[in-house]
Amino acid sequence: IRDAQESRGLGDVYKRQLKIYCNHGVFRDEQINGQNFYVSARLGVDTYQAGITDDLDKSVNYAELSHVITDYMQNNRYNLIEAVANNLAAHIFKYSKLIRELTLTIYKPEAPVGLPLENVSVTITRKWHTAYIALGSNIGDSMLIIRSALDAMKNNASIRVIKESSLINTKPYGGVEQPDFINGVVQIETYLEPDNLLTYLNTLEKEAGRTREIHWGPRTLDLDILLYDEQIINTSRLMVPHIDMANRFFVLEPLCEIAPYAYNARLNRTAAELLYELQKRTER
Ligand code: A4P
Ligand code: MG
Repeated sequence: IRDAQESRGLGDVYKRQLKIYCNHGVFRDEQINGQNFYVSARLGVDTYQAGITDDLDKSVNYAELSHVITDYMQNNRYNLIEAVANNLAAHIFKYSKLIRELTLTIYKPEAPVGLPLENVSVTITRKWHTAYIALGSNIGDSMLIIRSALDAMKNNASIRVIKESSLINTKPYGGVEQPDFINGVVQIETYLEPDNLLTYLNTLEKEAGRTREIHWGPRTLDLDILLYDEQIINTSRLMVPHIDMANRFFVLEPLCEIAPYAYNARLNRTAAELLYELQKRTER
């Protein structure tokens, strides 16, 4: 057990190479006869409560987790150890909410390479991040469309919906003549990195039948990443914190309802400060 996030007493439960006989692999022989796999899991866990109470329920029971990992490895079958690692990570996070970070290595030392190669392995790291997503719709049954998107997020293992704002009716912003919007903001935890989170949100927009025609124009579903931890991201595909959030009541009001303290590192302001400044600016 190692402290991973010293300031909060986040600890590491470290497992070394659990040996499991199972049937992952691309080749028929691997699938039928199986081979030994080894799994290492490094868990970032908040150990503070367990440390002061000496209560196992406040930490991760690594004996039980070893069985959870073994059962999962034996009851599922994947071609690639990348897929084994990815799905096992989702399963471990589902097993315990106390696990905040996870580094998994899947070793396959008996892989049929035909050469004296010592080991084949894949290592992945997953960490829960906090993000705020703006929801908007002004075509179709907007309430239903937004609620369906929220349901889809709740059913995605890599996302936890933490807090939802009210869904409010707003006048269109940006000068395009169009119907009123329904808007809201949702706080999530996710282990998707920002780029993969955007890709996932784009698939939800597509499922809602979103077509992109007019810039700032009407849409069945718009999902924008407002904030992602306190990161600043400036790529051609993604700007976080959202570049125009400081000018939008329809973003700041629902955001302040659920998280007035949410911090915009680009502007060095909390959501509450941004809303206050926007109110001042537009009074004049
Ligand atoms: N992109 C860059 N940064 C981000 C981010 N943080 N989150 C890129 C999400 N996407 C981000 O967006 C264009 C591209 O922005 C994406 O492909 C992504 O790579 P889009 O949604 O495809 O196209 P768009 O409609 O032209 O622009 P955008 O930025 O979504 O529109 P806005 O600025 O969100 O404005 N009035 C009210 N009352 N309520 C509204 O919800 N929405 C708009 C749309 C206008 N007026 C509104 C509302
Ligand atoms: Mg958008």
